[in-house]
Amino acid sequence: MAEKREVLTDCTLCYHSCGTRVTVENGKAMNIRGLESHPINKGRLCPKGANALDVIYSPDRLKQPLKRINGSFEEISWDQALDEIAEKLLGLKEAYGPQVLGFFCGSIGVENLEMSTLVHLLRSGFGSPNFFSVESICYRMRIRTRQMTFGRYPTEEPDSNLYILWGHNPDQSDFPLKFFLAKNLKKGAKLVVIDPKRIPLADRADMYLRIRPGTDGALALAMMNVIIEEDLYDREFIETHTRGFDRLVPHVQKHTPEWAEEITWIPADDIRKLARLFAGTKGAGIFQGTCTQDQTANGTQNSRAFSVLQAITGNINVPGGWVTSPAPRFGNPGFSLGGGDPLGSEQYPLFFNLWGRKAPYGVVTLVPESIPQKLKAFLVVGGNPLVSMPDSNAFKEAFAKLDLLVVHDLFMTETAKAAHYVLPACSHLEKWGVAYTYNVCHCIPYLMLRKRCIEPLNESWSEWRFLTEMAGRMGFEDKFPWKSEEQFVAFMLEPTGLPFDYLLNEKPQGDFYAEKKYSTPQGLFRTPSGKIEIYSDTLEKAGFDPLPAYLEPERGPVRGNETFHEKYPLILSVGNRNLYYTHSQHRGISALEKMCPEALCEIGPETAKRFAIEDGDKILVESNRGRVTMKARVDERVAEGVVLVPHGWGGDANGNLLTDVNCREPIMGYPDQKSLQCAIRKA
Ligand SMILES: Nc1nc2c(c(=O)[nH]1)N[C@H]1C(S)=C(S)[C@@H](COP(=O)(O)OP(=O)(O)OC[C@H]3O[C@@H](n4cnc5c(=O)[nH]c(N)nc54)[C@H](O)[C@@H]3O)O[C@H]1N2
Ligand SMILES: Nc1nc2c(c(=O)[nH]1)N[C@H]1C(S)=C(S)[C@@H](COP(=O)(O)OP(=O)(O)OC[C@H]3O[C@@H](n4cnc5c(=O)[nH]c(N)nc54)[C@H](O)[C@@H]3O)O[C@H]1N2
Ligand code: SF4
Ligand SMILES: [Mo]
Repeated sequence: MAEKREVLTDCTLCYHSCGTRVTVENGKAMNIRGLESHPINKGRLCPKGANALDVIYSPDRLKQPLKRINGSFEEISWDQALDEIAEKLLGLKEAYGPQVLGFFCGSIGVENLEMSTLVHLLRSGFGSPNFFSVESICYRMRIRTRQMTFGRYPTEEPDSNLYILWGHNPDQSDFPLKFFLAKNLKKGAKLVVIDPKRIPLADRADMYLRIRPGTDGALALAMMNVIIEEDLYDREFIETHTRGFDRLVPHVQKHTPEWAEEITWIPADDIRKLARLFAGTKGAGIFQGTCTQDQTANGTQNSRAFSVLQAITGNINVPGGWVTSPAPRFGNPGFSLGGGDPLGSEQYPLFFNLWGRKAPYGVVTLVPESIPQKLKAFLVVGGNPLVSMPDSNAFKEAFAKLDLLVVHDLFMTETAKAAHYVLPACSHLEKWGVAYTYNVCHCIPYLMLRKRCIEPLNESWSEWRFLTEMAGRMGFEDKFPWKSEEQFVAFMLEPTGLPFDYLLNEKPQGDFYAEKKYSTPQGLFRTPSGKIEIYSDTLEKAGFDPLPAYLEPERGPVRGNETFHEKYPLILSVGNRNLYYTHSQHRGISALEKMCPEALCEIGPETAKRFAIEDGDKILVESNRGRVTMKARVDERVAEGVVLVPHGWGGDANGNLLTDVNCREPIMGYPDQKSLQCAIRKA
């Protein structure tokens, strides 16, 4: 008899984890729709999510484990692949120690709890501390910095009275926020856009500020200056909950709007107007770009400045501001860091260790220089570092020197092509998992069980199966005690208060794991002083400015040298998001390719004229690290003198051929990808 059922599960094609309904007929997923009751997407799906079945049933899916022999790939069995990989790894461990094995998880790999937990288990069992991921390029910096300031991680609440989109473009990157924004604008909420590109949302904004890339910290300081000069701050909140305001007052005195105008390109009057609007609105939120600010020379200090702005205006734990959302507690199998601390812990100690709270992540910009002396093998699970990490040339050269590169993925990515072994992974419809509304940007404490809707396609294995088998072959199967994937996911869910069976049978649509609270009880801020630290002794001890500060981009006209600047006269920002793709993924999906067929480099009309470029021309963009070929899009929305290059495209359109692994933010070691320098010309 024909079997037809509907499964409620999440879309995992990006970290928003929208709720979906999947119709399964005779073991095949036939249809995907949005789940109306899900608080994140309320029944909607973006073009990626709507075409998810084309990804899952793509003919390009990897079918069988592959081994590279004399430069070409040959199909082998899982048994052979795992036996050989385990033997090689144990040999390397014996010869050089366990730390020479590095792990890399991409965005999918760290935002899916069960994936990162399993990879950390293998890392810990093997004894290596070296886990790298998008953690040291994406939002971990803002998490660290807000923790440093608040002792916890408050997040932007999606229903706000004033949205300050500060290097954040929900139309492309934040599908859920787009709808919260539209709803609240109708109700009278205000909108400010701070961006070198007048993104379409700016047309509906109360203010649009065209900022020079990488100078956001200067704008934030000038806003503090106005808020203090004009007595617009929340005195009571400051007195009750913060520490160091008295030192902030003289510190920002010199950071006048006129000072910032010269740096940021934003008229001083606009800065004053923005400061007044922000301080005058209760329930105002700075919607900080999810990685935009992190990837600048002033990254940590930018995040500090935004935190301080929220605090001195009393926009903490009020509806519409930043909320110290309850974080879910997941099953913790107990990891050890193994043979020492991860790479980067000495150079960038605050990324790694904050008051003894250790973040088990290495600093990914250090990877190329660490191969082959410190790192000799890499296991990549759910990531495409040769395209997604900065300075693809540096990564490619380094990865070519590895004794062993293993990639577990659904597709033959550029990283997989460089691997010794490529292992086929299951898609999210083929495995069990924890689907949670990732708490990085929005405070919506919701959880769902990700259900296995269909059997694994071909020979693809889930992370659970792959890593459990690996552990068995390397002699630490006791670290993976679960008899099935379901059991493992049940273990992860146990402490959340929403057990596996409950989410499977009673709440297949998902449920809230906590209630949002707007109070600020004593002891909430777990900093050394118990207060929100406007003045940070922690930063001071580490040798950095304890008050929010501004540092010019390393390569820009102020800090860079003249010859360099003559050669690369334009400001380069790499990595604006694209609604149709997640990073390097989904390029082969024809419905998406039709909507967005190629990489576009965006420049303003004056800039185009200066370099004799017309809309649609094929152009070369060059930096000190490499060159890309792309089609020019001449658009008056883009600030003159700024070149916007997307990331995620492969081959000679890979934006990360231009970025530089050695151009780093000084406190946490992040790559600057938003304020580099480049030259352009017609191809
Ligand atoms: N220049 C520049 N570079 C950037 C950025 C930028 O702004 N500018 N942004 C950075 C940021 S913030 C991030 S988060 C990174 C993202 O970096 P990555 O996460 O490395 O990039 P993706 O292309 O998403 O790679 C994910 C890979 O996982 C595979 N995959 C998907 N699902 C599964 C699964 O279930 N299991 C397994 N095993 N594999 C799976 C996909 O096929 C894909 O190859 O990119 C960074 N790169
Ligand atoms: N469709 C899709 N959505 C995604 C992703 C994806 O790959 N595809 N990736 C996800 C991930 S992992 C992340 S981290 C987030 C990233 O999300 P965000 O970091 O918020 O990135 P965007 O939304 O692209 O917004 C970046 C905006 O900042 C502007 N900008 C560039 N440089 C500067 C600057 O120096 N200052 C200011 N003020 N603005 C600047 C750009 O013009 C652009 O409009 O997106 C997530 N969402
Ligand atoms: S925003 Fe799109 S890709 Fe991301 S989870 Fe939602 S539907 Fe999927
Ligand atoms: Mo990210």
